[in-house]
Amino acid sequence: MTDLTAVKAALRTQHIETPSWAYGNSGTRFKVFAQKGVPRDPQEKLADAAQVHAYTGVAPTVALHIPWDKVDDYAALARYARDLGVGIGAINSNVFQDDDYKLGSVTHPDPAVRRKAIDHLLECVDIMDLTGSDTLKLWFSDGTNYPGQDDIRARQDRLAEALAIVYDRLGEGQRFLLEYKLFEPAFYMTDVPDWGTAYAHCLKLGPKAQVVVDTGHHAPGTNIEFIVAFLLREGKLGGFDFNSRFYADDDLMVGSADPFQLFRIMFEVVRGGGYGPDSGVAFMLDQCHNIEPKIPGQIRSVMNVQEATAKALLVDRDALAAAQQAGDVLGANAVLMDAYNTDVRPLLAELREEMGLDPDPMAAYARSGYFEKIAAERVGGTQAGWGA
Ligand code: RM4
Ligand code: MN
Repeated sequence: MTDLTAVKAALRTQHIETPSWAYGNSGTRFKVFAQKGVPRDPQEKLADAAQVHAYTGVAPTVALHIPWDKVDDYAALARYARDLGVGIGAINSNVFQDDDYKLGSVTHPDPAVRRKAIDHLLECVDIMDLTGSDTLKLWFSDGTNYPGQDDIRARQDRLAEALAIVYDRLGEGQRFLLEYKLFEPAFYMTDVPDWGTAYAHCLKLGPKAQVVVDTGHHAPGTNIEFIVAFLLREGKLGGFDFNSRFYADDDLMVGSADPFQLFRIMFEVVRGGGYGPDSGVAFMLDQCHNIEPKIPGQIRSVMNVQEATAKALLVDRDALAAAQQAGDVLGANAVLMDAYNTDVRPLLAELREEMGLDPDPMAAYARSGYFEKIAAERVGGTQAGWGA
């Protein structure tokens, strides 16, 4: 039997990081639909993120994206966040939106462009120093569109060289997470396409380099929980960028497309010791709310992760181990499915009440009048989006 008090205690310490860019406008390459009340600056994004934390109690940090969240005084921004009740989480670098990066950033054939990209990554570490963030997230859109366009192996050399420079710049208690993605925007070859490539580079560099698993960055059918189990075992799972996908990198709300997959992932996290404040695994959301309202979209996503985590924690591990040991295929599968099929919503409602929160975060936020307030106040200026 699983101890429900222990499950609740574990859920109370959950830490899910929301991304600043989820609060801004986003869309597809066809259209960005602007929404009312969208933040005009990083401070307003932080204020919205603070709402998500206020109603869920488990989203205490916000990831920044540079230069989308560029400010003159990062220490002041961190203080501003603290006053709102949230902290600055991972610093996400951006070497994919400058004209110079047409043929790549750190893998570009021109050393001047590589230098520019590396300088940006080092600037992100400076921002970590100023904000107290301990995590740098590296995602490279680098790749090629046509066979023969560039030398695949030389690009790996350039990547390794850049990563080593950034790695050496990391201070005490700082780390970087290397993100992989199968394809897009490059359509023929991507320089960091999969976890194996990311893992190999991180392994060579040392303990401050770890892999981040963006759940939307795999080929359809990929067994993501296997990757999670493997990386955790090797001490190389740095965290997640959670989102859902049906086709490609859809960035839909986590747990919306395949809640069972999210449960399986969270089970491997729990099983592998990746859950809890000292695990070193960051649970971040990397999503875009193109058509749904943004703050409720984030609240729903946080709740989806909580539900999957609760179910994963409910798995009767002793019964599972016994069935596995006995070769009881159906029994073992039933133990897992029993946990997955448990309705954990009452348990989470109870937990929220114990935490002094409303048991229904979606309804509480809707009642709060915050949306009406920002819709009325945030008029004029330029709404934040991918580029501001
Ligand atoms: C990329 C990648 C990064 C995120 C950007 C916005 O696809 O997932 O993590 O920073 O999108
Ligand atoms: Mn991501």
